[in-house]
Amino acid sequence: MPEPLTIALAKGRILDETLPLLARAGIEPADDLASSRRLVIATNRDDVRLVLIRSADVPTYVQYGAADLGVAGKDVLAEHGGNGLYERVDLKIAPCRMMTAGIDGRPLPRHRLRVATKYPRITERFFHRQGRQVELIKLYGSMELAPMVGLADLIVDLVDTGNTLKANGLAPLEHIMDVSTRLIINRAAQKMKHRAITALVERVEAAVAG
Ligand code: PRT
Ligand code: MG
Repeated sequence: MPEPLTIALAKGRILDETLPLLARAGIEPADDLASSRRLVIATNRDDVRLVLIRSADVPTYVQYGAADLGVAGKDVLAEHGGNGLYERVDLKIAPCRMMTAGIDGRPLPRHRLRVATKYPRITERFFHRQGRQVELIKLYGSMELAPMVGLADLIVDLVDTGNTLKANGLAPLEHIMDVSTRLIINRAAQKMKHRAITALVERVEAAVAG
């Protein structure tokens, strides 16, 4: 019996849509993930197990081969940088846009802008490409609060319906990138476990298409 394939998943909004997709690809967790406290979860298949981690940690586990595959948002992947992994399938789950946003109706100040975000690398790259110097403020959540309390002039965050921005007196300004959920693969595993991974990827692709 070869080592099982390990798939890294994150609890949260992506998981609810990933599980039906995995089920259609023939993989079902042995425990109820919502209630289980286990971090390693067996599946109906001896050759596949799941690990449950924070979404921002998924690319790191896959980069180092602690997981062979993973499911993560393009936002998290772009911020990570993609070393040691392939982005293999667009699962079309949880689509949204990464945007800059500022206080609705208020012109931007002329001083060097302060930008609050959970995504410093993406934000830095975005403004750098435009030749705009900004001061980055790293936050871990609730970015929408920052402009209102004078912490930042702009935020960079994910926008879906736009309701969260609106509820906090903000308006979307510039589109940075489209985001959806991707299946990623460790580069070494792709070679070493080629047959098992290819078979699994094909089943996932069929599940996405169907
Ligand atoms: O909670 P934890 O820190 O562990 O992880 P997480 O917050 O990254 O997880 P989770 O479950 O909140 O989100 C995981 C992934 O969902 C993200 O990495 C994205 O790829 C994807 N996703 C898709 C979103 C959204 N849409 C989204 N709208 N993640 C967050 N949002 C938030 C956004 O940050 C903002 O606060 O929803 C709000 C905006 O939504 P609207 O509809 O009001 O515009
Ligand atoms: Mg969250």
